[in-house]
Amino acid sequence: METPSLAAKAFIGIGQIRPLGAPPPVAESSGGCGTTGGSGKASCGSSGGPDDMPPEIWEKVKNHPCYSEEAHHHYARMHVAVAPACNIQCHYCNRKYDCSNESRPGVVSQKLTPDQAVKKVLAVASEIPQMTVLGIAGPGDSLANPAKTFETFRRLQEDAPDIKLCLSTNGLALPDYVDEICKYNIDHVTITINMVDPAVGEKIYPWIFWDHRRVTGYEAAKILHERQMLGLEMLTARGVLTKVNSVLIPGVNDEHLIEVNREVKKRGAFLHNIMPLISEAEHGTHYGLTGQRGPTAQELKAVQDACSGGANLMRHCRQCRADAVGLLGEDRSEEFTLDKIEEMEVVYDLDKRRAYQDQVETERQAQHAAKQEALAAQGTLTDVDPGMKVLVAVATEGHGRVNQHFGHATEFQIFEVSASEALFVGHRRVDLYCQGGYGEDEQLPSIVNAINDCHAVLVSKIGACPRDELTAAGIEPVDQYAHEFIEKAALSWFAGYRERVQRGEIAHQPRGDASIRQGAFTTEAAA
Ligand code: CLF
Ligand code: SF4
Repeated sequence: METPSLAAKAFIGIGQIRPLGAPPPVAESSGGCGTTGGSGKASCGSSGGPDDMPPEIWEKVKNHPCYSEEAHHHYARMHVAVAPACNIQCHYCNRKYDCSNESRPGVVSQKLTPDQAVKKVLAVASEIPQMTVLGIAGPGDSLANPAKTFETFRRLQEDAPDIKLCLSTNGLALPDYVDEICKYNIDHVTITINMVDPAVGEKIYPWIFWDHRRVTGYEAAKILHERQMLGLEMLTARGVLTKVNSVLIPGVNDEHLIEVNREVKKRGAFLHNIMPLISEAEHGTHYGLTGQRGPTAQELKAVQDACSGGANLMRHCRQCRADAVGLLGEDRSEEFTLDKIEEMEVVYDLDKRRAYQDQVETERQAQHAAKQEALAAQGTLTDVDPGMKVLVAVATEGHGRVNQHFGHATEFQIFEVSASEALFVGHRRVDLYCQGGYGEDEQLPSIVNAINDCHAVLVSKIGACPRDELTAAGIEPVDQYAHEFIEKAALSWFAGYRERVQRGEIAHQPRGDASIRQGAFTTEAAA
């Protein structure tokens, strides 16, 4: 299943339609799988574009928010929860608890029939024209519920032909359904692969249901591993884009994931998404109850970095819920409950959707141009350390711009900035600072701690109190690039930073200690 996130609960309202590039209303509440190529030059994702891959692949990824990091700033996805059953057990999953999610009443519990799912997709598509992808990711395993899964896809292929179809699975049943996946033009398949060695796998999977019986231990993990590899190879042979999700479980599969990365690349995986385990005891999972911890942000980044050079990495996953709606990281599902859909006037206007998406593409081109301009300016600087690299935190509500108040951020996007690149490398969830119009000062230490490996935080606005606290912690609060494109803003700030270092006004000091526990656990991760 695509694992629903704890964080999703905090995101509201982002991605609501407003003219592209326009600043949000001041009083608006803020809320908040692509790649960075292993070699530094992405073959998809943040710097990946039509020049970096064959045209047919670009067509498949360019507006898929999970397969293109860049697209995730502009395009939304939605999930329909038509697949409740599962055929395996993962130690990080407890579906009685909405698959490890901190459930809100009536959200994931609203499991859908195919008929309800189709109605919901058409309703969302009529309200959110940038919703380009429909995924089935649980709350169980999509392929353990094949009738409901494929009935939903079949109908959507007819009723909503411009929407890309996406599926997430644990892979056990995958080889049996490759033909059907191709029949319905499901171009994107995610397989959750946490191991390529059954000795590691038996620490993650207590049992699988296979060949009409429950299989446990090493044998279960071996069967699952073989089926996952076979399914991945079959999809690659049929030209289906595959993403591999892996849950990073410290002490269980952390170093092993480097081998997983290598093996899935060998078998044609397009992307590898290494996501952090969430194991809060209150979720009642085996790991949660036995004290298995999740990784820190730094541990996660270290494993991702160690995989550089292998399969392309996705670093912008938000571990979304099995019924998520909206931009990655936001959850608008409460706007589309069944009773609300019944009252909505649903107008699935293909031309209007295309017109809006053309507008998004224009904005995207402007974003590219702005970045190139800022990169060119970097080249004119000669400085003490041309290899200097820093992390910058950014508050954004989407559209690729620095357009969120510090106090409204529930996550910061993290960019690694050098003279030659501004690369998205992750995000950090934080508690909301501004509550009911007032700053909650007791939240500040945890927010500062979450980004304490960053040199600067780029925001559209910031109050005096957080400004002082950040400055005291050595993190520069920057609001002079409000509403500018993120990469351009980060590169422009970095050029100024280098100049100040060069003039001797400040000393450059490496930073690094994001010791916060990172991530949430959702159904795809679980699958
Ligand atoms: Fe959904 Fe998954 Fe498709 Fe995306 S999610 S089925 S590939 S449309 Fe994306 Fe969500 Fe991460 Fe999954 S952010 S959990 S990777
Ligand atoms: Fe099944 Fe997904 Fe839960 Fe694992 S995480 S037991 S695959 S529903």
